[in-house]
This record gives sequence, structure tokens and C-alpha cells, in this order.
Amino acid sequence: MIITTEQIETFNQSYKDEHKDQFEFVAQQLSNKSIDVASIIQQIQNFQVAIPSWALGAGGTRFGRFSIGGEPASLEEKIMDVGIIHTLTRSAGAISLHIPWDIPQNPEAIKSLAADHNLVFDAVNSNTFQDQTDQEHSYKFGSLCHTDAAVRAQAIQHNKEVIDTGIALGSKSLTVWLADGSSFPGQLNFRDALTYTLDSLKAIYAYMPDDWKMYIEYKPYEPNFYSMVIQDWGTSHLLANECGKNAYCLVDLGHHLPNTNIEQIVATLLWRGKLGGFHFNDSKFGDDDLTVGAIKPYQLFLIFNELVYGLSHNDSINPPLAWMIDASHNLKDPLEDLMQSLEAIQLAYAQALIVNHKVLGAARVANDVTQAQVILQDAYRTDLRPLIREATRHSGGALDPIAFYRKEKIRKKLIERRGLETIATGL
Ligand SMILES: [Mn+2]
Repeated sequence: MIITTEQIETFNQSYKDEHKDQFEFVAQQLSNKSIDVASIIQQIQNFQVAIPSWALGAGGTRFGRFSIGGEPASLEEKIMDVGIIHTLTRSAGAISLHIPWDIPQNPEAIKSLAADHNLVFDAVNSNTFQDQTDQEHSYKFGSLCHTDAAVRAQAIQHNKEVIDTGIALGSKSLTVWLADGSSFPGQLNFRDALTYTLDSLKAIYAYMPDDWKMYIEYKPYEPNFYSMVIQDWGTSHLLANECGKNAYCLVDLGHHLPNTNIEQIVATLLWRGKLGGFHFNDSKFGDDDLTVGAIKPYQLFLIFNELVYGLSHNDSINPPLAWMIDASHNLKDPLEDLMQSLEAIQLAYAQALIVNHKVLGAARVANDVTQAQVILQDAYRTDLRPLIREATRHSGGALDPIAFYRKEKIRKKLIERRGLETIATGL
């Protein structure tokens, strides 16, 4: 299924006048504040977020899964779906693979297919949180932390194979998320579990090429409910430090206890140059994996405010980050849901870009708390959606990607092509 430039241009034509009015209004507002509108548009255009290969079909809960229809059944079809999102939004120029769910049989062919859709391969993700049919040892009681050296060796070997796959595809990073932990007091020796995990991570790290990065993800609970071996950013930071300079912490927005100040974690990790990657989603209670910006858009803005400040700080030692959406789609069409997430990310980023840090810094020095709040909320409450649309239009995308997707009946076409019963996820 190919969306042509002409189709997008024709579609944009019908929105042209409305968009022009809205864009000129906000551009004038920003210019009045001496904000360089063209530069912000360019930065939005440059901001690319990876789509994970497991997010293109219906997810599910512990209680059930409801098919969406037309889900991609192969890696080729998943790449095609990310291609659709990227063609319409021009902001999803990368795909993040999950191994072993998406092992490419022919890496060269897959690489060139992705290139046809203007996609590159972002971080590859290992999976030691479930057993595969052909594996010798079970991960029921852990993987990199397991009490049995043979299980740890198997999990290390799996991560090495994931790296090999990534190398073949041109990826440059490995994300490690561990389900390891315990569900009952007494089950695990905390100290031994950490020691084993560190030794295992070091073995994986040593296998990585020099220009690769390792991202260590943390999570406070689930699937284990008493303890997780890498429960928080502090543990992740400790392990990353011990592994070496190419190991970093990965922040997944849903992997925090309620009300955690995530923006402060971001600021702290950026200060140490140890923030490697970001998994976007939103949540009300836990790791809900909802659409980005659906529940707490102000928090998302505050996080981006720290990201923009931390990365642009003149003393910044943090490398560029790997951005990815890590959400689950139980109710909405996954492609529509992902496009909503992308817009929310772009919006929070744009809002953060218009914060005047000079004025904010002065308010802080003067301990003018009221003014500090005014500065942040003023940026947050400025409707920058026309700016996002302008950036998308500049890049060749659709002014309203979801409206285009619906008008062209893309889901219907996918169902006609693939059927109603295909299942995309590996779970
Ligand atoms: Mn994640």
C-alpha cells in the first residue's frame, strides 16, 4: 500500500486556508515574544521517534485481547505499517525490533525494505521475560539474576544474538528490560541477585561493538510484585556506571510509582550524562501503556522542559537520546493511537522549546515562585498545534494524519489485504 505525494498534497489542499489562519496567528504570537519560529519548526521536523515492532497490533490485558483486524503478521508488514505512520506524520523514521518476536530471516532484504519506507533501525530489544519453545532453561525464576549459572549463560547468549541481529540491520543499541525479581519476601537474596545481574550485564556489554550503547530499563513492580532487581533509576544508574561509558539508563514513563517526579529524574540523569533512552506512554495508575499525553500532558511538558534544558545546557555531556513509543493498544486502532502519541510528543517538545530559560532562571534567582509558574504555564497553554502541522507539512506529511488515514480508509484496506484474524504481537 503506497500513499502518494499527490494524495497528501490534495488532502492538504482542503485544509490549506484553515491551517494558514491558525499558523499565522500563533507565529505572530511567538514572534512578538522574540521566539524564532522557523528554528522551532526545524527542530520539530528533526525530532524522530521510533515505533516498536510489537505496538502495531492489538495489545491485551491479563483478561483478554480484542483483535483490531488487518494486523501485520510478519516483520515485512510491520515495517509497512510504520511506513504508513511515517509517511503521514514524518516523525516516526525508525523502528525498534523485539527479538525473538521479529527475527529477520534476511537482514539485508529487511534493511532495504525499511530504507524504501525511509526507516532506520533503532535499539534492538532482548526478551528474557518469557520462555521460547526451543529454549533449554526456563526464566520462570529470573534470567540475568538467576541462581543457576546455566540460566544466566543462556540469557547472556540470547542478548549477544540480539546484538548480532542488530549489527546486521544497522542498529547501534541494545535495550535490556528485565522482568527479574521476586513476588514473595524471602524468595530472593537481593545482594546475590544484583551481583549476578551486574556480572551478566557486564558480559553482554563486553560483547557490544565500541560504537554501541546499552540502555538499562528499570521498573518498580510487575510482573514481580514484591521486588524487581532493577527497581528504579538509582539501580539502573549504578549498573550502567559499573558496566562502562556506553551503558545508560532508560526511562519508561510508565515504570514509576504514582506521583514520582519523573522530570527530576530526567534532570539528574542528564546532569550525569547517563540518560540514554526514553519510552513514551501515559498512565493513570501503573504501567498502563496508554496513549502519550492522554492522562498527564502537563507532566509530559515538564519532562520535555528538563530534556530541552538538560540537552542544550552548555555543560551537557549527555549524548543524543533514543526516543521510542512504548504503549499498548487495546481499544483504539494502533496506527491511529500511535499518531496521537506522536502528536502529543511533538507538542510537548514544541512547548518546551518556547520556554525562555533566561527569564525562568532570573525568576528562580529572585525566588519569584509565582513568576516561575507563570513562565512554564504560559508555554504550556500556548496552542502550538498549528506549528506541529506546519512542521509536518514542511516535511511532506499530512496536515491532519488521522483524518487522512480515515478518509483513505487505510484500516479497511489493511483488513482486505490481511484478513480479520491476524495477530501481530508475540505474546
Ligand atoms: Mn519500556
